[in-house]
Amino acid sequence: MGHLSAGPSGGAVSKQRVMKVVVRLDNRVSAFQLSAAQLSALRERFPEHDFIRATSDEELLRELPGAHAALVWQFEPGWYALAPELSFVATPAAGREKVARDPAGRVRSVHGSFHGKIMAETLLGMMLFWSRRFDLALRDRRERRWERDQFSGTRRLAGQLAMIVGYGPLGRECARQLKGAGMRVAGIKRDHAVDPGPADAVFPASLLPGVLRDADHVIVTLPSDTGSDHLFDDRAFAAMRKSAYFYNLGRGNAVDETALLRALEAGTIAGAFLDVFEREPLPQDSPLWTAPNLEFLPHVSAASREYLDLWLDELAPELTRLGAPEPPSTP
Ligand code: OXD
Repeated sequence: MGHLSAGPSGGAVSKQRVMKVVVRLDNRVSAFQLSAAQLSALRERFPEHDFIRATSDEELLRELPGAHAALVWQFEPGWYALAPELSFVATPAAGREKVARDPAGRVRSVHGSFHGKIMAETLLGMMLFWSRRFDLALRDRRERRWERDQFSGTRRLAGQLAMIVGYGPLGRECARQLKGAGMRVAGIKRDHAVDPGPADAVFPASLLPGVLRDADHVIVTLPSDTGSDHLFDDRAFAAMRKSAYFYNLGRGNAVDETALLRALEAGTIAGAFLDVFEREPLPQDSPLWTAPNLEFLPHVSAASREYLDLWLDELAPELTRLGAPEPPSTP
């Protein structure tokens, strides 16, 4: 079966096969669940493809033979062999944990990289929470206290130094947002010889923890990578200023939570705001639930109504290229 497209003279010049795209994008967080309207919009936008929705892994596995692309939250290494015609597996996730690479190296995996547009706003909220001392306002409201003078010591974010550890696409988007707030921004990257983009400077990771002493806000946006396990340990927190705040929007493995707890309890740092943890969901018996000067979110810094629409826009060029006839080579 195929679509024939007519050339200017009316003759058929190319033939585009119908591409089978299997979709398994179910999620308990509704922002991450492909809606019926989003699926219809995909079908309208790409009428040349046959989008098949699978609502269980069993259904997905049944549909894989003959599939040319898969849009998923999860893909096991053994599944690639079931799909000899697969060209790519695309996932909205930025993290590499749930979609394995093809062990044979044949099929591309395509990860989302739009998250920074949402997460940078979450980060800004976290930073404003601490810098405007909303913690005091919330506490006083619970206690029916009207205390104004304690806000006299607050400082504008403008002019403060934010250090972003893990200066990839997400870190850059955060830097853009923080520069907009008038902050000074430094990135930390293993391979620091990169264009600093919106940051004022990029330092090599080998300078950690020494450079942390200059930062007013330390923001971790690292992916999970065993090379960064417990990068933030007692030594790193000890290197930070007593007045500094710590944020993690990357992955929990980068932080030794016991060391963070010690730093918060001893006042080694002023406070922290986390979105990710060593174990998720955060265990009920974790001491972090009651840690002083700690706020957190349940791994939702990218959740928003726009999440899947931003991803589908980013994915559109892949879907356009899927099965498209090769452009004629120029002589
Ligand atoms: C992701 C995340 O990997 O939200 O996309 O953590």
